[in-house]
Amino acid sequence: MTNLEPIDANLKYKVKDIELAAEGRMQIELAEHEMPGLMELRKKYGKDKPLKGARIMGSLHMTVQTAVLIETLVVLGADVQWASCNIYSTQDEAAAAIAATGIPVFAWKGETLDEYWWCTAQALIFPGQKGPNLVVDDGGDASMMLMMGADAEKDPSTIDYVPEAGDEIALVKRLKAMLENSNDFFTNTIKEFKGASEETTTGVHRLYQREANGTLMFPAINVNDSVTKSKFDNTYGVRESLIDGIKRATDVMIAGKTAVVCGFGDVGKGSADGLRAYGSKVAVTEIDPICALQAAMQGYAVKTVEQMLPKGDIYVTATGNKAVITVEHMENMKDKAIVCNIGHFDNEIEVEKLEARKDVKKRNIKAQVDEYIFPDGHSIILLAGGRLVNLGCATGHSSFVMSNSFANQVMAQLMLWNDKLEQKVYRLPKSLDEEVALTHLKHLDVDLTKMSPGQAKYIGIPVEGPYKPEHYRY
Ligand code: NAD
Ligand code: 3DD
Repeated sequence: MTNLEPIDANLKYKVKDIELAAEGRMQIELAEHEMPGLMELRKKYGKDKPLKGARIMGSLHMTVQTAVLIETLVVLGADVQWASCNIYSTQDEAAAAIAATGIPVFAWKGETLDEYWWCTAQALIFPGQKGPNLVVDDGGDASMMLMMGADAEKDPSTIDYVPEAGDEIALVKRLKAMLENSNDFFTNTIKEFKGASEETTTGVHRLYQREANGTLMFPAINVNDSVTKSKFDNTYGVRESLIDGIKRATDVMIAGKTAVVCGFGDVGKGSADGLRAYGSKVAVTEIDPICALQAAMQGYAVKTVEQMLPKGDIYVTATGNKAVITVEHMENMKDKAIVCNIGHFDNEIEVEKLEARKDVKKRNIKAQVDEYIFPDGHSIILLAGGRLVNLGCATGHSSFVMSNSFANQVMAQLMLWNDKLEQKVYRLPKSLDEEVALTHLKHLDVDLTKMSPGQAKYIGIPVEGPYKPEHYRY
């Protein structure tokens, strides 16, 4: 028997402090005002309860904004259970507020890896030992647990190995413990499972890899690549929340410093933009010639990490890749250089190798802020243990941009629940992207220009049904 905390199917919630519920509730009420996309969906669908019968498990940062998403899914008729998708990203007052309404939440800021997978497993188990029939995923951990669990119930040898990385070690331990109590929970769950909607780039990569190698066990919707998600959340959300995380953690002056942003995709663009807006000199590192050209033509220096080591004051990884900042890099950085990651997982910076260095001393400055002192006396400041800094050291993106992302999530859940889909990865139609954008325009001082039918015909915009000005959305 593994010495792991057992799953308690009767446990209604586990949060840091349920007494924080009132504080969380007030923040949720304020967030609703900034989340018109979700509130509009409650108005549109709340009466018909289109998600009635759905058992939705969420594995997504348990923040105030996610609380508004959760309560929207409940208003649409679903039964919902939730865990966070990162050990540092829970806002304890949001978790408490949701738990206080009777929605099962298993999440707190500062989970160990064993606790993290305990929380994920708890959130997967609905009353009557039933599994979910829908998942809202962010990074793919819930989807991965479901599929690895189903594989292991068929062939236990599939989890008979010692993984390398810490979180996979904890996952395999948890799966082994679950299989000692049941050998058909995952198999039965997959049988009834309608699918998963995936929030983020890295999770989407995992889904496409499974689709390509034929191991995807259910339909999935790539929410990340909806324009009103990735071109907003990943860029405009990061543009503000990266700075929020760095400054809450270090109080460092950004103006005048040299910042190095690794990766110039949607998140890297937002990161570079935010750092430049605060007056830092920004260099970008890239592997992709097109993104590198974009960076250069937006006025950023495009160099390698090695070239920036003598100058860099702040390093941000935003690649979704691994080992982008190595121990050797950190060994040769300026004294007190700040190193952080805003990618989904914790392997963009070689933290495990840094921790393994016996000649490097670690000093905890405050929660999620650690100083690593090298033999030559210089040190680097690592934020959130190499996990995403905007949610580990701050509270993530603001509500208005998350309203766009989460409106797409709700529509993806409706599509999975209502449509007959194959075991492959889908994207949402452009018309939904436009609908999400239109909903949010009302909240800002925007007046759209309307085209005449002649103009629409001239640029080849198809007019569905009788001409109405609002048909022309360009
Ligand atoms: P993206 O694919 O658009 O961009 C990644 C970029 O990194 C690409 O341009 C790629 O060429 C580049 N890259 C890859 N390996 C590199 C390397 N070794 N060195 C330099 N550049 C490299 O992805 P994205 O949407 O920008 O997301 C990046 C990461 O951020 C993902 O893990 C995603 O899940 C995560 N994310 C985090 C948040 C957050 O709030 N923290 C929000 C959205 C996405
Ligand atoms: N993410 C950033 N801020 C968030 C918030 N306030 N609540 C929930 C999730 C939040 C992460 C998202 O950007 C997610 O879409 C991602 O990682 O791609």
